[in-house]
Amino acid sequence: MQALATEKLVLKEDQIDSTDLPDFSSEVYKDAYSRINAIVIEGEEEAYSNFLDLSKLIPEHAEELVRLGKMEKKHMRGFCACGKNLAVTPDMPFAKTFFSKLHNNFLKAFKEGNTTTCLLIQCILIESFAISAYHVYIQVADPFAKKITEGVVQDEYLHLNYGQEWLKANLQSCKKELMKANKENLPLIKSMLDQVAKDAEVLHMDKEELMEEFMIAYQDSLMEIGLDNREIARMALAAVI
Ligand code: PL3
Ligand code: FE2
Ligand code: FE2
Repeated sequence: MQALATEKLVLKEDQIDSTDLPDFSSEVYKDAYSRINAIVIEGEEEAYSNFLDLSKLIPEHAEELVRLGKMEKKHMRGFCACGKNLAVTPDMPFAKTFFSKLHNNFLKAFKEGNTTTCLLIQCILIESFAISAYHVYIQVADPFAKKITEGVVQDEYLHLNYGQEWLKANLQSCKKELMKANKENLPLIKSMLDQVAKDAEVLHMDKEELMEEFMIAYQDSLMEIGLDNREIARMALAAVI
Protein backbone atom coordinates (compact mmCIF):
# COMPACT_ATOMS: atom_id res chain seq x y z
CA MET A 1 0.00 0.00 0.00
CA GLN A 2 2.75 2.34 1.06
CA ALA A 3 4.80 1.49 -2.04
CA LEU A 4 1.84 2.08 -4.28
CA ALA A 5 1.23 5.52 -2.87
CA THR A 6 4.86 6.48 -3.40
CA GLU A 7 4.76 5.17 -6.96
CA LYS A 8 1.71 7.32 -7.66
CA LEU A 9 3.46 10.36 -6.31
CA VAL A 10 6.52 9.77 -8.50
CA LEU A 11 4.33 9.37 -11.55
CA LYS A 12 2.55 12.61 -10.74
CA GLU A 13 5.82 14.53 -10.50
CA ASP A 14 6.94 13.09 -13.83
CA GLN A 15 3.72 14.24 -15.44
CA ILE A 16 4.13 17.73 -14.03
CA ASP A 17 7.67 17.86 -15.41
CA SER A 18 6.65 16.92 -18.91
CA THR A 19 3.57 19.14 -19.05
CA ASP A 20 5.19 22.16 -17.42
CA LEU A 21 6.70 23.51 -20.62
CA PRO A 22 4.37 24.47 -23.45
CA ASP A 23 4.62 23.07 -26.99
CA PHE A 24 6.67 25.83 -28.61
CA SER A 25 5.82 24.72 -32.13
CA SER A 26 2.02 24.55 -31.73
CA GLU A 27 -0.08 27.09 -33.62
CA VAL A 28 -1.78 28.28 -30.44
CA TYR A 29 1.63 28.99 -28.85
CA LYS A 30 2.92 30.79 -31.92
CA ASP A 31 -0.23 32.89 -32.14
CA ALA A 32 0.06 34.07 -28.52
CA TYR A 33 3.81 34.56 -28.94
CA SER A 34 3.26 36.83 -31.94
CA ARG A 35 1.64 39.37 -29.59
CA ILE A 36 3.82 38.85 -26.52
CA ASN A 37 7.02 38.92 -28.55
CA ALA A 38 5.83 42.16 -30.21
CA ILE A 39 5.05 43.72 -26.84
CA VAL A 40 8.53 43.01 -25.59
CA ILE A 41 10.19 44.24 -28.80
CA GLU A 42 8.11 47.45 -28.75
CA GLY A 43 8.71 47.90 -25.00
CA GLU A 44 12.48 47.64 -25.46
CA GLU A 45 12.44 50.01 -28.44
CA GLU A 46 10.40 52.62 -26.55
CA ALA A 47 12.65 52.16 -23.52
CA TYR A 48 15.62 53.02 -25.77
CA SER A 49 14.01 56.24 -26.91
CA ASN A 50 12.83 57.06 -23.37
CA PHE A 51 16.40 56.81 -22.04
CA LEU A 52 17.62 59.12 -24.82
CA ASP A 53 14.91 61.60 -23.81
CA LEU A 54 15.93 61.25 -20.17
CA SER A 55 19.53 62.07 -21.14
CA LYS A 56 18.23 65.45 -22.32
CA LEU A 57 16.29 66.06 -19.10
CA ILE A 58 19.28 65.15 -16.90
CA PRO A 59 22.28 66.34 -18.95
CA GLU A 60 24.67 65.81 -16.04
CA HIS A 61 24.00 62.05 -16.38
CA ALA A 62 23.70 62.03 -20.17
CA GLU A 63 26.53 59.59 -20.73
CA GLU A 64 25.14 57.03 -18.29
CA LEU A 65 21.58 57.38 -19.62
CA VAL A 66 22.70 56.89 -23.22
CA ARG A 67 24.60 53.79 -22.12
CA LEU A 68 21.47 52.42 -20.41
CA GLY A 69 19.46 53.23 -23.56
CA LYS A 70 21.86 51.29 -25.74
CA MET A 71 21.29 48.22 -23.58
CA GLU A 72 17.59 48.44 -24.50
CA LYS A 73 18.45 48.36 -28.21
CA LYS A 74 20.45 45.19 -27.56
CA HIS A 75 17.51 43.69 -25.64
CA MET A 76 15.25 44.49 -28.55
CA ARG A 77 17.55 42.66 -30.97
CA GLY A 78 17.68 39.69 -28.60
CA PHE A 79 13.90 39.40 -28.46
CA CYS A 80 13.63 39.77 -32.26
CA ALA A 81 15.90 36.73 -32.48
CA CYS A 82 13.63 34.82 -30.05
CA GLY A 83 10.65 35.35 -32.37
CA LYS A 84 12.66 34.35 -35.45
CA ASN A 85 13.91 31.25 -33.71
CA LEU A 86 10.30 30.08 -33.25
CA ALA A 87 9.31 31.18 -36.77
CA VAL A 88 6.92 33.79 -35.33
CA THR A 89 6.17 37.17 -36.90
CA PRO A 90 5.62 39.77 -34.16
CA ASP A 91 2.35 41.69 -34.35
CA MET A 92 3.86 45.18 -34.08
CA PRO A 93 0.66 47.22 -34.66
CA PHE A 94 -0.90 45.39 -31.70
CA ALA A 95 2.11 46.21 -29.52
CA LYS A 96 2.11 49.89 -30.46
CA THR A 97 -1.51 50.19 -29.38
CA PHE A 98 -0.72 48.22 -26.22
CA PHE A 99 1.85 50.84 -25.14
CA SER A 100 0.22 53.96 -26.60
CA LYS A 101 -1.37 55.46 -23.47
CA LEU A 102 1.71 54.98 -21.33
CA HIS A 103 3.99 56.18 -24.11
CA ASN A 104 1.90 59.31 -24.70
CA ASN A 105 2.03 60.11 -20.99
CA PHE A 106 5.82 59.78 -21.11
CA LEU A 107 6.10 62.05 -24.16
CA LYS A 108 3.79 64.65 -22.61
CA ALA A 109 5.85 64.67 -19.40
CA PHE A 110 9.06 64.92 -21.43
CA LYS A 111 7.77 67.96 -23.35
CA GLU A 112 6.83 69.59 -20.05
CA GLY A 113 10.29 68.87 -18.62
CA ASN A 114 8.72 66.66 -15.97
CA THR A 115 11.71 64.50 -15.00
CA THR A 116 10.00 62.83 -12.02
CA THR A 117 7.08 61.57 -14.11
CA CYS A 118 9.39 60.32 -16.86
CA LEU A 119 11.52 58.42 -14.34
CA LEU A 120 8.51 56.92 -12.61
CA ILE A 121 7.08 55.71 -15.93
CA GLN A 122 10.28 54.29 -17.43
CA CYS A 123 12.52 53.29 -14.54
CA ILE A 124 10.01 52.26 -11.91
CA LEU A 125 6.80 51.13 -13.64
CA ILE A 126 8.06 49.79 -16.97
CA GLU A 127 11.23 48.25 -15.55
CA SER A 128 9.31 46.57 -12.69
CA PHE A 129 6.85 45.25 -15.27
CA ALA A 130 9.71 43.92 -17.39
CA ILE A 131 11.56 42.38 -14.42
CA SER A 132 8.45 40.58 -13.20
CA ALA A 133 7.46 39.34 -16.67
CA TYR A 134 10.99 38.17 -17.52
CA HIS A 135 11.37 36.31 -14.21
CA VAL A 136 8.14 34.41 -14.80
CA TYR A 137 8.94 33.82 -18.50
CA ILE A 138 12.40 32.37 -17.80
CA GLN A 139 10.79 29.39 -16.06
CA VAL A 140 8.72 28.41 -19.12
CA ALA A 141 10.73 29.73 -22.08
CA ASP A 142 12.32 27.69 -24.86
CA PRO A 143 16.07 27.17 -24.24
CA PHE A 144 17.14 29.85 -26.74
CA ALA A 145 14.83 32.55 -25.32
CA LYS A 146 15.62 31.53 -21.76
CA LYS A 147 19.30 32.27 -22.22
CA ILE A 148 18.62 35.65 -23.82
CA THR A 149 16.06 36.67 -21.18
CA GLU A 150 18.41 35.72 -18.33
CA GLY A 151 20.98 38.18 -19.72
CA VAL A 152 18.37 40.90 -20.23
CA VAL A 153 16.85 40.77 -16.75
CA GLN A 154 20.20 41.59 -15.11
CA ASP A 155 20.36 44.85 -17.10
CA GLU A 156 16.80 45.77 -16.16
CA TYR A 157 17.83 45.99 -12.51
CA LEU A 158 20.41 48.63 -13.49
CA HIS A 159 17.63 50.62 -15.17
CA LEU A 160 15.35 50.36 -12.16
CA ASN A 161 18.23 51.31 -9.94
CA TYR A 162 19.04 54.47 -11.88
CA GLY A 163 15.53 55.86 -11.38
CA GLN A 164 15.48 54.76 -7.80
CA GLU A 165 18.70 56.61 -6.95
CA TRP A 166 17.64 59.83 -8.67
CA LEU A 167 14.23 59.86 -7.00
CA LYS A 168 15.81 59.06 -3.63
CA ALA A 169 18.23 61.98 -3.94
CA ASN A 170 15.42 64.35 -4.93
CA LEU A 171 12.60 62.91 -2.84
CA GLN A 172 11.62 66.00 -0.89
CA SER A 173 11.17 68.15 -3.97
CA CYS A 174 9.54 65.48 -6.17
CA LYS A 175 7.27 63.54 -3.79
CA LYS A 176 4.05 65.31 -4.75
CA GLU A 177 4.71 64.88 -8.44
CA LEU A 178 5.69 61.25 -7.88
CA MET A 179 2.36 60.50 -6.18
CA LYS A 180 0.40 62.26 -8.90
CA ALA A 181 2.27 60.50 -11.74
CA ASN A 182 1.77 57.17 -9.99
CA LYS A 183 -1.96 57.71 -9.69
CA GLU A 184 -2.20 58.38 -13.40
CA ASN A 185 0.10 55.62 -14.62
CA LEU A 186 -0.07 52.61 -12.29
CA PRO A 187 -3.67 51.88 -13.43
CA LEU A 188 -2.34 51.71 -17.01
CA ILE A 189 0.13 48.99 -15.99
CA LYS A 190 -2.70 47.07 -14.34
CA SER A 191 -4.83 47.26 -17.47
CA MET A 192 -1.85 46.23 -19.65
CA LEU A 193 -1.40 43.20 -17.43
CA ASP A 194 -5.09 42.37 -17.79
CA GLN A 195 -4.78 42.62 -21.57
CA VAL A 196 -1.77 40.32 -21.79
CA ALA A 197 -2.98 37.72 -19.28
CA LYS A 198 -4.73 35.42 -21.76
CA ASP A 199 -1.77 35.18 -24.12
CA ALA A 200 0.63 34.85 -21.17
CA GLU A 201 -1.42 31.88 -19.93
CA VAL A 202 -0.81 30.11 -23.26
CA LEU A 203 2.92 30.56 -22.58
CA HIS A 204 2.26 28.96 -19.14
CA MET A 205 2.78 32.27 -17.36
CA ASP A 206 0.38 32.67 -14.45
CA LYS A 207 -1.37 36.04 -14.05
CA GLU A 208 -1.31 36.02 -10.27
CA GLU A 209 2.38 35.21 -10.26
CA LEU A 210 2.99 38.09 -12.67
CA MET A 211 1.05 40.48 -10.41
CA GLU A 212 2.84 39.24 -7.33
CA GLU A 213 6.29 39.63 -8.92
CA PHE A 214 5.36 43.10 -10.14
CA MET A 215 4.22 44.24 -6.70
CA ILE A 216 7.44 42.95 -5.15
CA ALA A 217 9.69 44.84 -7.59
CA TYR A 218 7.52 47.97 -7.44
CA GLN A 219 7.15 48.12 -3.65
CA ASP A 220 10.82 47.29 -3.07
CA SER A 221 11.82 50.17 -5.27
CA LEU A 222 9.48 52.61 -3.49
CA MET A 223 11.02 51.50 -0.21
CA GLU A 224 14.53 52.08 -1.59
CA ILE A 225 13.46 55.56 -2.71
CA GLY A 226 12.64 56.29 0.93
CA LEU A 227 8.85 56.23 1.10
CA ASP A 228 7.24 54.92 4.28
CA ASN A 229 4.79 52.02 4.59
CA ARG A 230 1.71 54.21 4.49
CA GLU A 231 2.89 56.10 1.41
CA ILE A 232 3.74 52.84 -0.36
CA ALA A 233 0.34 51.36 0.50
CA ARG A 234 -1.38 54.47 -0.76
CA MET A 235 0.57 54.34 -4.01
CA ALA A 236 -0.05 50.62 -4.54
CA LEU A 237 -3.78 51.15 -4.01
CA ALA A 238 -3.87 53.20 -7.20
CA ALA A 239 -3.76 49.88 -9.05
CA VAL A 240 -7.09 48.74 -7.65
CA ILE A 241 -9.18 51.90 -7.41
C1 PL3 B 1 12.44 47.81 -20.70
O1 PL3 B 1 13.71 47.43 -20.44
C2 PL3 B 1 11.60 46.69 -21.10
C3 PL3 B 1 10.20 47.01 -21.45
C4 PL3 B 1 9.41 45.83 -21.81
C5 PL3 B 1 8.20 45.60 -20.97
C6 PL3 B 1 7.51 44.38 -21.36
C7 PL3 B 1 6.54 43.80 -20.42
C8 PL3 B 1 6.12 42.47 -20.88
C9 PL3 B 1 4.81 41.96 -20.48
C10 PL3 B 1 4.41 40.70 -21.13
C11 PL3 B 1 4.95 39.44 -20.58
C12 PL3 B 1 5.76 38.64 -21.52
C13 PL3 B 1 7.11 38.17 -21.18
C14 PL3 B 1 7.68 37.28 -22.20
C15 PL3 B 1 8.94 37.68 -22.83
C16 PL3 B 1 9.13 37.19 -24.22
FE1 FE2 C 1 15.30 46.24 -21.56
FE1 FE2 D 1 15.24 48.40 -19.18
